[in-house]
Amino acid sequence: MIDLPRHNANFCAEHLLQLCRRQVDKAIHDHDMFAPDDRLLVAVSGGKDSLALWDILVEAGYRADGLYVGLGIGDYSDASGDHVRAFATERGLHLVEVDLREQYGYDIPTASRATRRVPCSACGMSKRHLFDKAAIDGGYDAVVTGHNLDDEAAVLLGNVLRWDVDHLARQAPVLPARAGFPRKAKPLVRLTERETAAWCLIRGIDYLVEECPIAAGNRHLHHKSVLNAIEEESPSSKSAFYLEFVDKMAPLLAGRSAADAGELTTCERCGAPTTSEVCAFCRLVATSAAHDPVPVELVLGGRGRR
Ligand code: Q46
Ligand code: ZN
Repeated sequence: MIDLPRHNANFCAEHLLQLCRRQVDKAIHDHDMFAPDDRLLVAVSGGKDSLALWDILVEAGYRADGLYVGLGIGDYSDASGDHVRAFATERGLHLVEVDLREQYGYDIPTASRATRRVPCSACGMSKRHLFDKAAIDGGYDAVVTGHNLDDEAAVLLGNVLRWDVDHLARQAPVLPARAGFPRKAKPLVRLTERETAAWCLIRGIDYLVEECPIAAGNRHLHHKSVLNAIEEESPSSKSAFYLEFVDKMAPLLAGRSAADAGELTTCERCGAPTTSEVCAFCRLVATSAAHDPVPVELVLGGRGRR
């Protein structure tokens, strides 16, 4: 039995699975994320959310391949790659792999040091570019990611605390494809991390329990714990905070981000859409690949993620 105060109920294993399937189905349909015969590329990290998402989509009959990006974050990346490969092999699923060090000559700790960005900023930019590229190159209809309700509510809180209209305008469960960018969808936005962990447990999914060492102590985790404290006092306020934003505020902000307004041209090095001659990813690669490798321990002081 799992106790879920926000639903005011206890769930046995079978009912928990049913709840997860229904919430994912509702998110996909309410937001018109993708069609039953679309080809999906699921970004997987080896953690509970992305593996649960891949499992739920395949079980529901979607054509979903996995995409794993080796970030070179010490032992954490080695272990996360092992979990993803084992999951795909056991189920006979197709996994696309990209390795930053092998293919681009850098890793996240080195990029962070070389570009003087906090690690999560260098990491987020690298992942966004490589997810887009893999989806476009592979002819997929959408990139899907395992962001759950806790993640999205924490990001929303961070954006609201700064009234960051630009990011608020792009914090939708689905972003349509546009010139050179694939569609992006987050089918787990109606499920909490407790629910995705329970899905993995019941379905026998061996996920990586350790979080990225760089995440520890960052602002995103602090916002999560603030929301958990509110949820403790007042169950279902977290889902109301995020889902009511999506229903009531997101439509008012649609199209108001600078990214939507900017004129796009093509990167002269990689061909990706960009607002300058050379895209931000190619500039990051050039600076990072020229830098001596930096071990992950050296960047653990410079944390932070949006
Ligand atoms: S992997 Fe990358 Fe996360 Fe680690 S460095 Fe930050 S963004 S915390 S999802
Ligand atoms: Zn480029």
